[in-house]
Amino acid sequence: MGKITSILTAAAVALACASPALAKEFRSSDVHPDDYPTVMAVNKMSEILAERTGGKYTIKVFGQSALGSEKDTVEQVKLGALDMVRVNVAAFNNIVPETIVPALPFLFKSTEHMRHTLDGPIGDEILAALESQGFIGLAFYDSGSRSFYTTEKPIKTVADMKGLKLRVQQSDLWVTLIELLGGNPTPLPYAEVYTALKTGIVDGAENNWPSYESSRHYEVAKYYSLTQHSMSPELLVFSKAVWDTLPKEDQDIIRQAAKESVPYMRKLWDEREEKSRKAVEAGGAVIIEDVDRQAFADAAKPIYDKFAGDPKLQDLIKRIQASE
Ligand code: GTR
Repeated sequence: MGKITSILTAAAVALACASPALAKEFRSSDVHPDDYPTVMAVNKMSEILAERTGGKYTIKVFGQSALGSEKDTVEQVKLGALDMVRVNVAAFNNIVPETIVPALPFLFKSTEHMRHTLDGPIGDEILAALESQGFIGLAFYDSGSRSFYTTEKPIKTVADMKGLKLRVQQSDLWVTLIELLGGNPTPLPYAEVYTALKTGIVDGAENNWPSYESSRHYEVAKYYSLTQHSMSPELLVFSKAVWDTLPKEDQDIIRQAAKESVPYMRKLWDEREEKSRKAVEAGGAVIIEDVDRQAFADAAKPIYDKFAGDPKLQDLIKRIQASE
């Protein structure tokens, strides 16, 4: 930023802060702590927004489920009681069918394939589908791939899933997926998983490296089996009720700021995945690499017809599978 621009920005920020009627701090919710890539990315978006609007808008992120579970905060956003939320697409699976598609097991071929898909027209179509339900889809963030972890015995084959009580996100898709794999699904908010694992309410859960690490689930469920069964991405959404009160040019700036936070998030994400893997290994987690992923993919297959049989969703899936 040039010197003059920064002086002007600083002056505008000072002015907006001095006149509270002009400045608006949007509230956004997250289940993760302050140093988690999703939270840091929304803080980055806030900086961009402040800079572009001369301090008229900023965003304050309330992390660690301070404002409630993903399910609850999504409801608050719908009502306009909360401006924004960053959740996994799972929180929208029961509300917006299109969000089921990127969560489907064994769909994306690689991180590049996932990023390319979500950055393009397919990603835009899924984001646009949120609007009819009262949400403005701003951006997707990375979430790596999710794998199962257990407290007592490691999962290596589909047969090992039999009868295991596994925590899942609060989404019918996830409940059915676990049933297809032979397990016993227990939907719970993220903030309750640590205790559920520790007290034996569940035998395991599933998540990516950074969540497994930052939630300290690895301390109570040390067997991490690399099933990598889903790359269900993160979503950043804005309340349509609030959005509709904003001038069009401000809406455009908000959208743009969200998009610009994506490459920043991905860089943090790539670093964090590695750091988290090392941290859990150092902390005693046992990583099971020898997993029959194809058998998991085969067992999970019927979910495609059960949850994405609708022609619109089938079309999205076909286009994803045909792309690189
Ligand atoms: C994390 C994701 C959260 C939440 C959590 C969960 O990977 O970032 O938004 O969905 O998983 O399993 O509840």
